[in-house]
Amino acid sequence: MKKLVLLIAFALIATVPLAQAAPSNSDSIARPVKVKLALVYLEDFSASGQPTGPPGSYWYFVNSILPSQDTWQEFIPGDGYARINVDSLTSNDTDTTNPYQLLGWGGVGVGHRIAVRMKGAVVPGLTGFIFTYQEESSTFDEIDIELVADDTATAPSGHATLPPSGWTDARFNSYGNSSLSTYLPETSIKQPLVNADGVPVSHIDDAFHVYVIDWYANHIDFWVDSVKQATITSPIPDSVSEVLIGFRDLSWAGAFNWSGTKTMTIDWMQIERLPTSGSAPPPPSGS
Ligand SMILES: [Ca+2]
Ligand SMILES: [Ca+2]
Repeated sequence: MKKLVLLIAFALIATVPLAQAAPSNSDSIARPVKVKLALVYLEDFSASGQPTGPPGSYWYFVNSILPSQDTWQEFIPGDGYARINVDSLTSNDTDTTNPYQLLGWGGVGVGHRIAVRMKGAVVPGLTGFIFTYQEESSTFDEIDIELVADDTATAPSGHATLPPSGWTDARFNSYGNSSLSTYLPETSIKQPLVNADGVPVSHIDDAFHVYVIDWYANHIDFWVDSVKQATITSPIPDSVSEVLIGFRDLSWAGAFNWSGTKTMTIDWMQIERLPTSGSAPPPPSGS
């Protein structure tokens, strides 16, 4: 998911970092290990058009996969859901390498839980994602949850992709002050999505799921439907970053085996403050 070079760089510079790491807690009284998280921002898409977000933040969209989705009303009609539409036709793509269809929001820093409830994120031929991104002159920060029906670059490929026996592949990645030319340092964990029993599951199921990145200063936890999928301890990004939700056409996402259009439906995006000691409770399930 590298090199999202839009007008993002200038937008970041012009933006006051609105969500920094939580201040340390001077309370010396012993606390439970699990703590309730403080809400920083909830976008529930109940108002039509471009969201405003907290002061100093901004929203934008990219539509280089399905250029005809070109108004805020089409992305956010005001019924409580954002929609990201894609088609299987590549001839109309306005980015000929790896086009995107996405909503972007800036931004959030270390010390936060980033959670999204959505359905329709797994579409053969495309990578569905939620990721953070920040770029400087020669380096970038990034944390990824990438979802594909069948990761063709990761064995086994050609597996079943539909419920009940098929599953969805995922990549959980992090980059911290990584080189824009070598993409290093990088950690990438490639594995199926699993349920609470560790059984691979398919998200081509027309059901809502909650995808979560817990971005601590010393590690990152990745959750899907209250189940911790992976933890990365290095590299850990340290700069305020954008949050991007949508699709990208990447080589390892396999072939389009469908025609027409498909839609990712986003119920909400939520930012919460992580505890500075102890661990966060599991996020909610998708249902
Ligand atoms: Ca297209
Ligand atoms: Ca909603």
